[in-house]
Amino acid sequence: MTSFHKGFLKVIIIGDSGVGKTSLLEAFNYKKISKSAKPTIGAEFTKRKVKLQDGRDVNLQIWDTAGQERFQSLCTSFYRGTDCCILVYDITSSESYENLDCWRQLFQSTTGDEQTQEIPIILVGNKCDRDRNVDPDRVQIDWVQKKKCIHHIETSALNLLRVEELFQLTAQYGYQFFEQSRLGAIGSGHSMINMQQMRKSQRTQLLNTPNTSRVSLGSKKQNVNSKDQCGC
Ligand SMILES: Nc1nc2c(ncn2[C@@H]2O[C@H](COP(=O)(O)OP(=O)(O)OP(=O)(O)O)[C@@H](O)[C@H]2O)c(=O)[nH]1
Ligand SMILES: [Mg+2]
Repeated sequence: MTSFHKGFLKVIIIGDSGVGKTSLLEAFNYKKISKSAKPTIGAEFTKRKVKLQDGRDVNLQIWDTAGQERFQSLCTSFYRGTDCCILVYDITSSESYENLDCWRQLFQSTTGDEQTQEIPIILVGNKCDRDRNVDPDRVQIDWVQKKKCIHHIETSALNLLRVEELFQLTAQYGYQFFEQSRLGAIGSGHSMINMQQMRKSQRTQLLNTPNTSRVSLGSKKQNVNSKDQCGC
């Protein structure tokens, strides 16, 4: 069951250690990241209110998890009830990109979403203020076209680039998932819903297709310096 029945949407941030999960959350909450970042131990959550496109407020309960392997079994215990997953890699680290499939499988097997793959996954390439080692075209083919994620976005927690947009998308997709789950529950006779709620759900269908928020390199000059690599 989705967490929205309890008055909030549950969001989980996963990915390798050092990709910038904690920094993204800090950038969202405090508009800056700490200079002396330490690896996260276990998991911790914060709550934030986010406005949806239709003006409604939703509360997000955002779980920042440790990427280090020794915390993996502890962290997976927090995956259940997730309404939207933020899966992060570091665009400077091809290893963090190669490990994405493991994270996705771990998430889907833990939440029981392997077959249906309904829980939205937003794929985030962080540190786009730096030179990239991950080919964005490959991400498009491997993840967006194969619909392994619902959206791909490149961010810089350091420069606060597209961080707000990331969490706005998270709220939107999480809410859409909640609405769809509720409609599914009606189909199986588990819950009551009225026509007004049904119409509200239809309004949120706008986010159905895979998307990408990466700025196209093609639209930039060819001789870009490292800071301009992703169009930042
Ligand atoms: N250049 C740059 N550095 C970043 C960015 N985001 C995070 N960092 C740095 O990357 C390092 C790791 O960031 P964290 O946020 O601690 O990484 P994490 O994913 O939370 O790591 P774990 O907690 O171990 O899983 C820190 O030194 C951050 O300052 C970014 O957008 N750009
Ligand atoms: Mg962390």
